Amino acid sequence: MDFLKTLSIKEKNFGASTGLKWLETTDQGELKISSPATGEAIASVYQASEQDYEAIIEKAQEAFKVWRRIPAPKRGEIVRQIGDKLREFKAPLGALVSYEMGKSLQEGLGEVQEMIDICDFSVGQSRQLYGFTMHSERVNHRMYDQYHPLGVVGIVTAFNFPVAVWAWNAMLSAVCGNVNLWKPSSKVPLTAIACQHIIQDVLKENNVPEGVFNLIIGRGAAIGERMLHDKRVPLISITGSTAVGRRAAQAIAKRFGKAILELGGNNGIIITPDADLQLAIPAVVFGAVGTAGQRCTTTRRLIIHESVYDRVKDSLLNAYRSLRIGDPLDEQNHVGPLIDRQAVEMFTEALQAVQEQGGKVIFGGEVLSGAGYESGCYVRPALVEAENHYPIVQEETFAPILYLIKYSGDVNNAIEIHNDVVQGLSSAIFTNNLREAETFLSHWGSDCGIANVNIGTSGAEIGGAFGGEKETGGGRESGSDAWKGYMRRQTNTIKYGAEMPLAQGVKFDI
Ligand code: UN1
Repeated sequence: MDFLKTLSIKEKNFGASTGLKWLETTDQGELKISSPATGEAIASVYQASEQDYEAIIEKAQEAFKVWRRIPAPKRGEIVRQIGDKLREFKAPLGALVSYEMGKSLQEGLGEVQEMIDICDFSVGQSRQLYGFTMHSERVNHRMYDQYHPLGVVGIVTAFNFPVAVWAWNAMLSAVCGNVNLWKPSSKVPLTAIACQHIIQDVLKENNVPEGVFNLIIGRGAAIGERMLHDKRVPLISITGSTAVGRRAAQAIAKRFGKAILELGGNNGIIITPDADLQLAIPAVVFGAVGTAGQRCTTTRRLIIHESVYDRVKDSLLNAYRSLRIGDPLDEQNHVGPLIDRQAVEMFTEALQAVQEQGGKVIFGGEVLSGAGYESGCYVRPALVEAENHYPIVQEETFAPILYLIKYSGDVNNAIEIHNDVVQGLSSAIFTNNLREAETFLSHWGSDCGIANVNIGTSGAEIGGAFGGEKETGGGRESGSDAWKGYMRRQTNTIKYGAEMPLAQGVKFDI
């Protein structure tokens, strides 16, 4: 695999870096990484120790003192150069994402493109860290608010977007003046190591101090737990399951830290009688089987009006029959493997559960074996007729299972079903009816962080704020004003007069 060499991935790799230097711990056990696509061993990673964590935090704290005093647009310039480097390495990095994680090459490249895009976005943002100015109620006073960096920002990423989630957080956070500590998923550490190699030269050439972009790969129980409880890490951004996020958020709240939480989704699409099915069907199929159903934004529930239910079902059956499942690096294939065999088990168990609860699997659900499927991680995406209240439908199963749910009556009934889950990430409606579309987007419509019309639930652009409500955690990353989450706000009042008037008209003569 040439791309491994291009990305400086060796047979054995160190698991911790301060951006410029690797920490050379080798006695904490190795993570052996194999490809879910082929089952082949790729490389291994020495896990970092608790001492490594301490050393990195110290370096990061020192680096913060320097980094925060560099003008934001100059920090932006470094991020611009990182974006250029990512352009240079897009092909090999995209291929490694595909090989290590199992998503299609197209999606691997798309993920690197999102990294490049957020670099560009952050460069612009570095000149736009705006606060408001207000008129004071007191004479000869000026008021304004400004945003300051926080310090060391922890970034905990999930396996499904092994590199993009880091970039959404790290690039914005860096232009805001923070230093970052990235803890990637132990399922996909090689892509993280590759990113660290890619940015290393930029950091060197620009004399960026050690400790601005840090990486640590180690056991959750040792490293992750430490970070959660560490007062020296004022903000942690976490992408992961609701269960992980719930526990982490409690630990962080206990020490009054901040958290940006991007947790589970149970995303629905409503198809009304006025939907253009030519648009809807491909969007639903991509949303449900893209990344083998392992995006937070994957379409999991399809809420279909009874008058078009059979047509939608037949079109989906046709589309699912033509899906090509196999090696994600082969661009002919639509669906790659799941991340590991444990994920395959969860897929099978969920299908078992939905049948016990009254659902009917009408397509797929098999675990594939034979030539090309030796890794044991390939499944056939499933279509299941179900009802929204089934316990398993209420859960996020991180696999390609699409539940078909029938509704009758008007769009309000569909919205009621749609909102009747604990998660609140992404949502969509397919309709050409203005009333239905606007109702879906209204304050009594979708309760999700993302709500789309005639576009699927996944594939959100980096320009918008990304995140969701309810048990999705409430955090926002990427575009719009999500940058504010990486900063602390300060309100400033300045008097330029000679009198001493108090606010609220209070008199205090001495
Ligand atoms: C995720 O699945 O963790 O909207 C994020 C999308 C991507 C982000 C997904 N831009 O599909």
